[in-house]
Formats: sequence, C-alpha cells, structure tokens
Amino acid sequence: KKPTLAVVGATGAVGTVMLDILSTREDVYGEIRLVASPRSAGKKLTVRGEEVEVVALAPEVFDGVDVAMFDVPDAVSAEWAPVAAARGAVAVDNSGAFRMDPDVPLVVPEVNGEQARNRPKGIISNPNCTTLSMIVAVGALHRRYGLRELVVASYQAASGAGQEGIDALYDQLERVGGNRELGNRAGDVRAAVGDGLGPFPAPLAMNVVPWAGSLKDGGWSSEELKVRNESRKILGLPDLRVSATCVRVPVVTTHSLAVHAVFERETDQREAQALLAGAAGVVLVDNPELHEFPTPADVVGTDPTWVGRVRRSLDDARGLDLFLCGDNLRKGAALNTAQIAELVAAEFTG
Ligand code: 2RA
Repeated sequence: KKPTLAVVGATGAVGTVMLDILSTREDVYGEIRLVASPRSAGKKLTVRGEEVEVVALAPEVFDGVDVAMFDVPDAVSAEWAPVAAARGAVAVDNSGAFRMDPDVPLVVPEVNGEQARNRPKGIISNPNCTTLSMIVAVGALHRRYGLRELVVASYQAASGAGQEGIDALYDQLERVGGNRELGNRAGDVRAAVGDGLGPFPAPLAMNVVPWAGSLKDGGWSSEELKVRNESRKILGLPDLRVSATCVRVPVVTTHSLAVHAVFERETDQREAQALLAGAAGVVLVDNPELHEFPTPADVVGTDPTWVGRVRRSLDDARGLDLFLCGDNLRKGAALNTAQIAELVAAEFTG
C-alpha cells in the first residue's frame, strides 16, 4: 500500500514550496493530509492538482499516517513530532529541535542516506538550509580527499528568515528604489528604511548584514554553530575544524557560500572539478574566462547545489577554494525533507 503522508506547516514559506515539490516529483504517496495551525484550518490548497482542505494540528490528524513532514518553528516540532511518532508515523523534521539529538539521524540523502533507517525515536532531522546549501558538494570532495577543516562565509537570502524576511526585503527595496543619493556618504540607507527592518538587525536593502540567528557564547551566532555542528554530524567527523561567518545579503531566495576546505590529501583543480561535475545533486559551472559561475539569480527555483570558482589554494596543496549556491527553500529545506520522506516511503512499498 502507498503510504499516507501528513505535511505539517503546509501554509508557510517552506510548506508552499513543499506542495509544489510533491506535485512535480514521482508520486509515491496514497493520501496526503495538509496540516497547519488552527488559524489556517479550512483553507484549501492545491497538491498533485487536487484541492485539499487544511486541517488543524491535533493528535488525531496523525492517525493512519505513515510519514509526517514538519515545516514549523522549533517549539512546535519539539511538541508535535513526538506525538506523530507515538501514533506510528515516521516524523521528518525541518526544525532545529532534534538535529543534534544523538538518537535522531541528521540526513542528506546524497551524503548519508543510509542513516535514515536508524531512528530510535521515530524522528529524522533535516539540516539547516545553510549547511544543506554546501554539504552535498563538500561531501563529494570529502569522499575523495578526506576533509579536515572548513572555513566558510555565507551569503544568505532573506527568505531564510521566512515570509517575514521576504516581505521586509521587498518593502525595503521599495523605500530605497531609485534614490541615487543612498549608499553615498551623504545618503542614509538606515533612515530610508526607517522602522522596516523586519526580522533583520540592520537594513538589508543596499547592505550586507553579518548576522543570522541568535547570539551564543564567544560572539558566535546560532547559525554559525549550526554550520559547524551539523557538518560534523552529517559527515561523521566529530573533530572537524569549522569556522563560519554567516552574512545576510539582499537576495530573496538562494543561499551562497564561499568555502575554503582543507583535506588530508593533496588536491588537484581539474580532478576536483571533474569529481564535482559527476557528483549526484551537484552541477559545476566553472568557466571564469567566460564569466560563468553560479549566482543566486540563475540558481533560484532549481534543485541542485551549484559549484564554481574551484581553485587549489595557493598556499596549501591540500586546500580547495570554491563558491556554491543552493536554493534555500528547495534543497535547503523542502526538497531535502521530501527526499528523506521518499527514502522512508520506499520502505512501505518495497
Ligand atoms: C536562515 N538558516 O537563513 C536560517 C533559516 N533556517 O535564516
């Protein structure tokens, strides 16, 4: 029998992309139940070309459900993913609530898909979008060269902060649009943006903001610690050296990362390019002489991790420098969750 799927958080920014993904990928489910907060109950959404009424989150909605995806805030997942699991569903959770729980696998199908079967709590976690935007490509390089250290800077899109982030960026762009005084010494972007900061700690339009998440010990942001902790767990390298600086940029959707990776073995530019070009889920665009490299404008709406600017580090033969882009709402969130859920669904249908 085809498994029954519940999508919890169906009306959010990631949930909306999820419905699109469920409608376009191979249809492996029987019933699909759409679940959201009581506020959204009764709404009709389209999935697989059919209208489905959204039901309010309650324990009974998980009765008969085989796989339950969660695209909701941490506190909602923390409470409800165990409820779904207790009622027999496998919960695939895209929040931060369980990612570092040793009894919950943190899965990227191209890197450690086999771990999806080992889920003592009936919960599988989906990594944070910033980790996900680089880890498929980094994992492919790790398999060949043996990763020892990552130094990364992220260029994160506004939609990483949800619909609120998207709205704030568009509103700010409207306030600064066409004003050629702004961004000069005389022009004050902060004044133009006024009280419209949205979820960001500084103006995002005409600016870059070296902050995402919340403040942790030593001046690190939660986002930077996620990149470190999640990379270690996914790659099975508990001592991996990771330094991340997470930065928000005025892009609507698609996270980018500049990565300096150091390996156990000597690297080679051409070999690394060929290996990335052949890796599942990775596309190489690396012709700098033709100005061909990935940019968010070209990558948004696509599924793979795009890689370019691959160089052997000048001062370390074991180092590689590269630039990556990935759609933070697709591979960074909904798509990876859908891929994990498909691994679970395959257990039902053989
Ligand atoms: C961000 N990674 O981009 C976060 C969202 N999960 O803000």
